[in-house]
Amino acid sequence: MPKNDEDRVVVIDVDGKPKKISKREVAKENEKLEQAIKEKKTKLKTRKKQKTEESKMPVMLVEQQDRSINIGVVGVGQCGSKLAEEFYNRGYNTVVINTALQDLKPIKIPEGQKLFLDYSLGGAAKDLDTGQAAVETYSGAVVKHLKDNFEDCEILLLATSGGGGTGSGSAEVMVELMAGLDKPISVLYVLPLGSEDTLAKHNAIQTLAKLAKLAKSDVINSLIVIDNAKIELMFPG
Ligand SMILES: Nc1nc2c(ncn2[C@@H]2O[C@H](COP(=O)(O)OP(=O)(O)OP(=O)(O)O)[C@@H](O)[C@H]2O)c(=O)[nH]1
Ligand SMILES: [Mg+2]
Repeated sequence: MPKNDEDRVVVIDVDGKPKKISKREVAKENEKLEQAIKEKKTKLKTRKKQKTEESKMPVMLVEQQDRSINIGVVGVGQCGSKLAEEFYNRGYNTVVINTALQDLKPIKIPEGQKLFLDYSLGGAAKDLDTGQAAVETYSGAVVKHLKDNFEDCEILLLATSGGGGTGSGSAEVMVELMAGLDKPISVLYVLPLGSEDTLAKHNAIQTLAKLAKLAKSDVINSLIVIDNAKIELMFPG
C-alpha cells in the first residue's frame, strides 16, 4: 500500500544514512528496543541477586597439597634436615631429628615436628658410633615421633648424608625403627664432596655398604644416592 508522505519520518540508519520510514514502523522499532532493554534489566537483576547470595556463602577451606603421593619424610642430621625442609616446602609430611640443637633451629618447619636428641655436646662430630647410640638411646621417642606424624603416609623416606656422624651413624637403626611402621621405605643418601676429609669419605662408604645390604634384602625399597662430588664437578664453584 502506497504510504502518505505526511505519515513518514526521516531517520538515520545504522550506517549513518538518512531514510524515510512510516510512523508505524518507528513505533514498532521503539517497541522492540524497549523490549530488549527490559530483558537486559531483568538479566542484570538476576545476576546481582546471584552475586549477593554467593557473597553470603561461607568460604570453603581446602587443604593445600602440592603432592600426589603421601610421603612421610624424616631428615636426620644437618644435611638430612635441610633436604627434609625442601620436602616440607613442597607439602610433604616432614620431621627432622638431630643431636645438634643449633642445627635444628634454622630448619623452617613447625617446632613440634623437630626432635632433638640430647645425647652429645652439640652434634656427633662425624663419629658414627655416637650417631647410632643417640638414636638407640632415644628409640622410643623416635618411634613415637614417626607414628604421630606419619599415620596417613603411604611411603616413608629417610634423608641423610653419609659423611657426618648423626645421620650416617644412625641410618641403619633409623631404617629398622621406620620398618616398624609397616610402610615401604626409601632412603635419600648424600655422598661427600671430593674435597672433604678422609673421615667423611670413610663414614659414607661404611654406611652405604649397610644401606646396600638393607636394599638387597628388601627392607629398603629404593636407595637413591646423591653424589656431592659429581655435583661439584658438574657445577664447579
Ligand atoms: N647436597 C648437600 N650436601 C650437604 C648439605 N649440607 C651438608 N651436606 C653434606 O653432608 C655431610 C655432612 O654431614 P652433616 O649432615 O652435616 O652431618 P650430621 O649428620 O649432622 O652429623 P654430625 O654433624 O657429625 O653430627 C657432608 O658430606 C656435606 O657435604 C646440603 O645442604 N646439600
Ligand atoms: Mg651436624
